[in-house]
Amino acid sequence: MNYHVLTLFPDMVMQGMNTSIIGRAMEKGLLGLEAVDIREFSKNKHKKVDDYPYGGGAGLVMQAEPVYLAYESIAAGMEKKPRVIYMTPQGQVFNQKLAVELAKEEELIFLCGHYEGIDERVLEEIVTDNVSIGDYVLTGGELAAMVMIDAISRHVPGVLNNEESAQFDSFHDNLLEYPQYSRPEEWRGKRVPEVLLSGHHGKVDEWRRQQSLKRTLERRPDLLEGAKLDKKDEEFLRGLKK
Ligand code: 6GU
Repeated sequence: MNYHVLTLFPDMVMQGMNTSIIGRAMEKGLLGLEAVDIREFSKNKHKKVDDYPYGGGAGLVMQAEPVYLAYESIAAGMEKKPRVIYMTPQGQVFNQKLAVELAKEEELIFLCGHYEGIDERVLEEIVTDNVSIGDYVLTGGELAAMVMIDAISRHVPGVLNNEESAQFDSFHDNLLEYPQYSRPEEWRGKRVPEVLLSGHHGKVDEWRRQQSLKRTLERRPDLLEGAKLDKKDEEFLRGLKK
């Protein structure tokens, strides 16, 4: 997977991503990341990339041409047209399903805006997906792009080792994770649930399944609609609801 981030703050993106699991995957060559500085593509002697909005109004708008040239500098060398994701609170809300889908792409371009946005004409030309990371407004798209890159990368083969595998995630199958415990057996008077100390794997699995169901019902009941539940799960949930 190769990520290309079109941004006015390339250092912010590179520094934000070079640690932890994502940094390790970049060193291993499983992921590539480049931040393309849109300002470098300004033809203005002061490297200006923004101007006043036609029709008036507050703030400045990023101009079309530097954004287009930055895009072309990446896309020109590609065999097929890549998906170009514009980070905007007006987009579809990012979720795990979209993360899994995007992880199958070879190349992804993220376009990060600032100020009051980007000239609509270049967006019409290059953007394939408008994506938001939630219903709040950020000052720029960089943090949102980094959130997406992190969530997508976990689904690129080899990025997580077996122990970290995405198949055990919260949200896998639309159920939240069960609670975890580690040593000591008793901490400040609170004991680890006895079933986890029993060594009875069947009982441990059943308890964990029930905890996942209970947690999802209490915290994110909206997720249960998309979950694959068997008869036993349904029966357990009916018992909880009473
Ligand atoms: Cl993707 N971009 C910006 N600028 N603000 C946001 C967002 C994205 N998602 C939520 N707020």
